[in-house]
Parts: sequence; structure tokens; C-alpha cells
Amino acid sequence: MTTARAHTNIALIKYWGKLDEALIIPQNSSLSLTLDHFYTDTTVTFDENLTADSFYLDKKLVPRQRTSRTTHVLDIVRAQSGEKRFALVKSTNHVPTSAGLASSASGFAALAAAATKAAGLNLDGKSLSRIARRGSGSATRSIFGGFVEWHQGHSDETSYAEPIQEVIDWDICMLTVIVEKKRKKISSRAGMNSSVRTSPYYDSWLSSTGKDLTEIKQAISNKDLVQLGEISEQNAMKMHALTLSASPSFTYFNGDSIKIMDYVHSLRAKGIPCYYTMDAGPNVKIICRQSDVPRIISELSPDFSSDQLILAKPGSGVTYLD
Ligand code: 2P0
Repeated sequence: MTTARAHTNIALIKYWGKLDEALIIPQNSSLSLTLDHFYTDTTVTFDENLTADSFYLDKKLVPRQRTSRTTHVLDIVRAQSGEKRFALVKSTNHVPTSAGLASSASGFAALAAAATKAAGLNLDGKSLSRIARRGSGSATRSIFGGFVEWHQGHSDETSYAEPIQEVIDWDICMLTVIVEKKRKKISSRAGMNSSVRTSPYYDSWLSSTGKDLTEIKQAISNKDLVQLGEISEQNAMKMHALTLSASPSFTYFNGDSIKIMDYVHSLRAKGIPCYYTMDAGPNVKIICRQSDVPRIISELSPDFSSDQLILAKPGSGVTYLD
């Protein structure tokens, strides 16, 4: 029996589209910040008395038809380790599930870490990230803490994550504004597939994202919040332009998302460096200095209550709890 904890991550340079759907090889490299506040704890026990894998999420048994990705990752672990038994998997999510806060990232990273160790494997972070990737692309990056790059690669061996700056000794955080907790209407998987197939701007996205990645790594190395924020915000909006330009068009924004973007613009006009990013859901993450958070919260307070605002600081990579 092994328990692992993995934190979620938010991409600053987004992953949005697959080259290989089965192996989850992305169309571009991406880069994220792992966050301390949102995480998943997963316990895996291989047991000879089980006749199938069984998966409990937040103490509820998940129906078999919704566990195919979990079983897929367990099958990969069994093939690598020689473990023959089925597994009991118990996960507790400290992330609002499916609210665009990447619970699949922490979920599959924790599963990869717990299942490999329970099966007797002792893998390094790079190998663990490749297994997490097979469950969900964004999980690749949640194996490590701090700023993490997922190298696109072109095969299972070459598509993996690597830490860029694990210990962050400068002032950066994300203020998450929760405007919706419900399951999203269009999954990331379906949304990115549609964007790749139908957006006339997809090639431009790919060519400009490489430049964004190079420049943001420079900003991280210089500990330059302004440059990092500008690149992140623009990269996020380019990703969302792919959904708007898909056929049929769709969007993850809602009215509150736009309202928060307006607030961020006016805060910047008042001299506070803050920037927004969004994923496959309407919640907005504001990249800013922790020292500016009280001011930002007070500016947002006419429209957003304190229980909608969650401060997330840079988080650590996978850890084992036993
Ligand atoms: C990211 N997102 O880089 C991007 C930006 C959402 C927006 O990765 O199909 O759940 O399981 O590989 O990882 C969310 O997609 O998709 C995601 P799959 P995943 O974080």
C-alpha cells in the first residue's frame, strides 16, 4: 500500500492539441507552475483478492465505465513491473473537480507515483512523468514542483517533464477566482481535438508558441514577473482564440471571466503588475506578487466574495505520505 500526493499545475505556456492521441504526445512543448493549494492524495494497493481494478474518488466508487484512463495507467505500471494483481485505488481530491483547475493533472501524477511504488518500481521523475502523461497530458508536469517544462518529444521516450526552477525564491503567486464549480461542458480533450482539426489559426499558434517558451524561460531565469506575466497572458489568449475560431466555435469564458480580465487591466493601469490566464473552464488565475494580493482582493471585492478567491503559492513535486 502506497500513498502519494501530487499538486496541480497551471500552464503559462499552454498545451492545446495532440500529435498522437493514444500516447498523448502534444503538438507543442508547454511550461507550468505547480501550485501548493490544490492537490490529490492517492493510495494504491495491489490485492490478489480483487477481480478488477476498483477506484474510489472522494470515498465514492467510480462506475467502471468512467475508470478507463485509471485502468490504462495501471496496465502500463503492471507491464513495466511484472505486477499481476488488480489494484484498489483511493483518491481524495483537494481541487474543485472539472472546474478548469486541472484536477486530472494532480490526479494522474499522484496515481503514477503511488502505483509505481506499490508495484515495487523505483522510478526517477522523468520516467514517472512519462507514465503520468499516459493518463492526462497536463499530469506530466505535476510530477515536479515550481516551474516545469513538458518537452513535446515525438515518442513515448522523448515526451517528458523537466523542472526549470524547482525552488522559487522570488515573489510570485496565483490568485484563483472561482466563478464556476460545475463540470465543464466541453472537455479539454474534445476542445483541443476540435481546435487542431478546425481552427484556421492552429499553425500560427504552433509557430508563435515556440518563441513564447524561449522568452518565458528567460523571464523565469531573470525572476521578471512583468515579462513572465505578459507572455503568459498573451499565450493564454492565443489558446482561447483557437476555441473561438474552431468550427463550431466554442468558448470556456463566461461573463465573470471577462469581468475579471477588465479588473486586471484596470489594476495594471493603476501600476499593479498582474496578469490573467485561463484553462478549459471559466475560472481565472491572476498571476501577481503575493505582496499585491490584499490590494487586488480589495479591488475585486465589489463583485467577488472572499470565498471565491483562493491564493495559491508555488508548490512542490510529488511526495510520498508513507
Ligand atoms: C494545459 N490544459 O497546458 C492545458 C491548457 C487546459 C488548457 O492540459 O486530453 O486534461 O487528458 O491530455 O491534460 C487540460 O488538458 O488533457 C490541459 P488530456 P488535459 O494545462
